[in-house]
Amino acid sequence: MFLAKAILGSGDRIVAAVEGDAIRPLDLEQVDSVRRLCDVLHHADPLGLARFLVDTKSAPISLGEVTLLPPIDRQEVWAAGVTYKRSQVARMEESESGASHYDRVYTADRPELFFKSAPQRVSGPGEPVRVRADSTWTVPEPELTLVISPAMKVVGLTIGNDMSARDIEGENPLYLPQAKVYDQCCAVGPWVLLPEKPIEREELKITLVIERGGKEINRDQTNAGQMARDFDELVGWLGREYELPDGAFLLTGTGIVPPDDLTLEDGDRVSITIDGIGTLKNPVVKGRS
Ligand code: DO4
Ligand code: MG
Repeated sequence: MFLAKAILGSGDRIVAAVEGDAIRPLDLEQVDSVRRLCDVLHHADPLGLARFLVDTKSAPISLGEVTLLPPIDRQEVWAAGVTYKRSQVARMEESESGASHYDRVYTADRPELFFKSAPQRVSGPGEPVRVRADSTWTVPEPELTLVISPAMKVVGLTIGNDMSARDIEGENPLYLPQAKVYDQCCAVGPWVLLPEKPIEREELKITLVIERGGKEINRDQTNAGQMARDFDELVGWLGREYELPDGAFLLTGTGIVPPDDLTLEDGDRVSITIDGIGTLKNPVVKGRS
């Protein structure tokens, strides 16, 4: 089952179940203390509650008639790094001074985890992601994203784009927060998958497509089975000595790195598809200096 946040033509904001190319509102008034998407996600039985709340009396509304919002409320957004061999190799190549750090973190017990975004700063489907004005080499990072409850349980999955300024990170690993965290640096969506059966990571094929001037300029694919760490391991480290009373989204790292001569430009379009979840599409804007 997929859950989304949307704005209707009337301007009303709703939480809805996505069924094919339509949505059906959830009647959140039916249960005290359930008013937001995260209240459903953080419930002891999110799937059971969501099924109960689907308003079967209301007609489905076409996705074309609504604006989808990022499916997040107050959760912090975190990201894991160097969880795929491809990312380790690319980072070692881009960073002369810091190569050994990436090598070691790929095999170390403790993963690389970094704060990526406050929830209100995240771009939703169709909203821009940004290339910093002071970066000449920025790429999208298409990442399977875990939706984590305050009890540190993975309750859902979505798609994330961890935009990264490779030149800034490559110059000095201490610049990582500036390479990774800036306005419009992160997109998530288009909705949250509440899995109805256990998910095999290998089944989660991740495809990145970059378009320029209406033409595809890059396409690459991996699958989450290539990830060197499992979900519980990443979530366990995130929750060490750190409570998340509003839950969290955790981008799990990239297994796709575009060719070194590719940097995103103003007007490009980034699409990230994860099989079984959906497609997150965002236009690219270049920051103004
Ligand atoms: O080490 C820098 C960040 C790595 C990252 O974001 C990734 O591997 O996805
Ligand atoms: Mg990343």
